[in-house]
Amino acid sequence: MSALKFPDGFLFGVATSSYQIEGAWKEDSKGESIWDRLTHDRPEVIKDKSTGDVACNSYRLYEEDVRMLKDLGVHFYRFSISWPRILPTGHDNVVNQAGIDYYNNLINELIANGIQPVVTMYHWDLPQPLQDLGGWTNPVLANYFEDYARVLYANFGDRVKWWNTINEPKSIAIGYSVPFGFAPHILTPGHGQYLVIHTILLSHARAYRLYEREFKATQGGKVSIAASCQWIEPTTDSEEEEEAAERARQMHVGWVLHPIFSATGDYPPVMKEWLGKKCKEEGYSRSRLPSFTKEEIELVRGTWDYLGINHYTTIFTYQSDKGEFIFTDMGVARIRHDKYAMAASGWLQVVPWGFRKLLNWIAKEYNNPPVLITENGFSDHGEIDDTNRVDYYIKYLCELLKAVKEDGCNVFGYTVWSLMDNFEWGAGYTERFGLFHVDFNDPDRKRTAKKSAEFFSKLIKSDAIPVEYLAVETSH
Ligand code: PNW
Repeated sequence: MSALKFPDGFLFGVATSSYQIEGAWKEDSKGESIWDRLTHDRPEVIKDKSTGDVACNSYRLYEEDVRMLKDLGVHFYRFSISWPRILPTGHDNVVNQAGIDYYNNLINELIANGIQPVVTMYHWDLPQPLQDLGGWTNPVLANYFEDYARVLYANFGDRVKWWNTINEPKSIAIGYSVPFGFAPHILTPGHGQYLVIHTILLSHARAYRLYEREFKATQGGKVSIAASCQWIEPTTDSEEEEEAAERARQMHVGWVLHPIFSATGDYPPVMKEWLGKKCKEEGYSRSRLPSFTKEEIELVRGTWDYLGINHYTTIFTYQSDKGEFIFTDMGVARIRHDKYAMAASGWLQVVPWGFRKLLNWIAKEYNNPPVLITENGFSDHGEIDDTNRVDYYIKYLCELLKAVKEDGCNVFGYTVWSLMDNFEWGAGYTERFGLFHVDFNDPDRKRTAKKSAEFFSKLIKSDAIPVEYLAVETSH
C-alpha cells in the first residue's frame, strides 16, 4: 500500500501551451507566429490540414480551464505565454497591452483558486518577423529573447515564481532539420539543428542571468529549462551496443543538459569528439557542431534552479550510420519492439521502466539536481473512457515512485501532458493527450472529463496512486 504513496509535499500539475489551446490567432493585435504561418501556407504539412486558429479557444474560455484545474485539485498549472501576443513584432518596441491583460487575468484567476502558475516563456510559437531573420539559427535571437524575458518578469514576476525559459529545445531543432510537421519546416539537416540548439542555450542562459541580476532579489522565483528526455536503450547488452547507446544519450539528452547542468559545462566531450571526427571524414574543415567561447561556457553553465524534464517514451537503438532523423549523426538507428504497446502517436511506445532508468541516469550525470517532471503523457483518439491512458499513468508513476523512494532521485513534482485535448502540432487533432475531452466541432468547445481526469483528482486528493484503479482491465 505505502509503495503507492508520494512523499510529503510532492507537487502535481497539468500542462498546456499557448498555440495548442488559445486560438484567437490574430485578435487584439496579436502578431503572427511561425505556427500561424506554417498551418496557413502549408496545410499539407499537418496530418489533418488543421490549424490552431481557434484550437480550444482558451483565449476566451480560460475561466473554464481554471474550473477544470480546480476540479482536478492540482497544485500548479504549467502554461506558456505566446511571444507574438505580448510582442507582436517580436521586439520590445511594441508591447501589446491586450496580451498582458490576458495573462494577468489568467494568472490572477489561478492564484484566486489556490493554483500556482508555472510559466513557459517559449513553447514554439516564434514571432514570424524573427523567423524572417533566420529564426533560431541566428544567434542574435539571444538578444531578443532576453528583451522578451524582461517584459515577462517585469509584468508577471510579482506573481509567477516558477519559470521555464524554453520548452524542448530538441523539438524546436526538429523544425529546422526533420520533416516531422514542425514549424518553421525549413530543413537544413546536419546543420540547422546544431545552430538552433546553440542559440537556444545562449538565449536560455541570457534569460536566466537577467533574472539573477535584476529580478531574483525582489521576486524570489526559480528559473530553468524544460528538456525533452527520452530513455535510450540498446537492443542487445553487448559492450559495443551499450557504448553506442550511451553516446546517443549524451548526444540526445546531454546535448541540451550537459552545457547547463554538468560541472564542467559545454557540450558533452563524446559529442564534440564523435561529431568532430565525422565532419572531418565528410570533408569539412570545421565541425558542424558550433563551439562556445570560454565566456559562453561559463555564461551557460549553472543556469538552473531546478531541472524540467519532459518524458514520454524509450527509444531502442542499434549501431548504424543509417539512422533516421537526428540519429544519423549519433551512429545509431532506432527500432520498435513489438512487445510494447503503442499510443496513437507513432513515436510513443509504452515502456514504463525507461522512466526510472532515465531518472537514475540524470541523477548520476548531473549530481542529482531537483527535478520537476514538466510533461508526461499518452495519446489516443479522444476516448472518454480512456483506460489505456490511466494504465499508462499508473505504470509510469509506479516507476517514478521507485526512482524517488528506492533510488533516491530528487524529483519533487510531476506534470501531466495535457489538461485537455488540443492541437497536437504536425498531427493536428488526430492524436489526443487530454484529461479532458474537447469537442472541436462545437463552437463552444465543450470540455468533458475523461476517466483519467477522475483518476488524477483521486490521486491528488490522497497523495497516492488510488488502489481501486490497479485492477483496471486494459488492452496493454
Ligand atoms: C511534446 N518525440 O512534444 C511537447 O512539449 C508538447 O507540446 C506536445 O504536445 C507533447 O510533447 C506531445 O507530443 C514532443 O518524438 C514531440 O519524442 C515529439 C516527441 C516528444 C515530445
